[in-house]
Amino acid sequence: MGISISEARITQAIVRSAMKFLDEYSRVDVAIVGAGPSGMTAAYYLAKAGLRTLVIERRFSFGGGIGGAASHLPSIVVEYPASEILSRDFGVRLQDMGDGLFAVDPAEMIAKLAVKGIEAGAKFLLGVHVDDVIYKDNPPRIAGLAVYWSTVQMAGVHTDPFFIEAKAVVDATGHDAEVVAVAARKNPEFGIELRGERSAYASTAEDLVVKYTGKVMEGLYVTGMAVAAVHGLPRMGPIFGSMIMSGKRVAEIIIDDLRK
Ligand code: 48F
Repeated sequence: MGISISEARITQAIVRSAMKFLDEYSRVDVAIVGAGPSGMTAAYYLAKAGLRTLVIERRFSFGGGIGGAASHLPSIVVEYPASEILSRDFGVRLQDMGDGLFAVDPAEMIAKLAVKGIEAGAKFLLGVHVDDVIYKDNPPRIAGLAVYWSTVQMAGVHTDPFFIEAKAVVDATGHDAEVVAVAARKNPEFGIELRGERSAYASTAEDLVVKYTGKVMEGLYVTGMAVAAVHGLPRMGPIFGSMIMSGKRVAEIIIDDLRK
């Protein structure tokens, strides 16, 4: 026998739990912008280290560029050591393709990165667009984000945002490095130079993206393809090993910095 459900009670249940979430996550240790491979990898390791971690994603879905893979073919490629990490820490199954390359099912990778992050304690806020950063001076630092609903942003209707304070903000927005770009454009005194991504050179790009992952200024970090946009590095196309390694690296750097 079905229960009698009051429409108002449905609304109340949603509003009360959503407001509790937004209330509790208006101040976090780490706010990651973008639920692509680098952002989700970072979220897992940060949450596992006990940091209050929020991932803000403007789509209503996880995965960023993983799902589109290589021109919509249902397979992506990773290489060592990311292959080992994906297998060991996330339980993603690999198909050995030779020459050090492993094929991965993109749907499995998206699902497992998301599940592991959530189980480690990271929270995901979907359908929310990051529009700006919060900054403080003496000394200059990034202290959080200004956000609003993606639907509002798409409608082009002006509303004021709401704020999320964070000890560390991570730009994991991919090729456009949107968070670093807005911080640089609106605050020229920060002296952040966005050098722009270069053309493809896979092996060099894979190494350099991980090497240059890290702090852009106090409170602001960059991971994934956003690293290439900030530091003028080549792109690597549909090979994803460095996205995993970069996400892990940025988590390690932030864990170290927040413990100081
Ligand atoms: O693009 P994306 O997958 O970034 P990534 O983690 O990985 C790049 C690879 O997918 C691929 C590649 C390397 O093999 O070339 O492209 O660096 O994920 C970025 C996510 O950020 C979201 C966007 O919807 C996507 O899911 N995003 C971008 N800008 C914003 C944002 C924003 N302003 N607010 C909220 N989310």
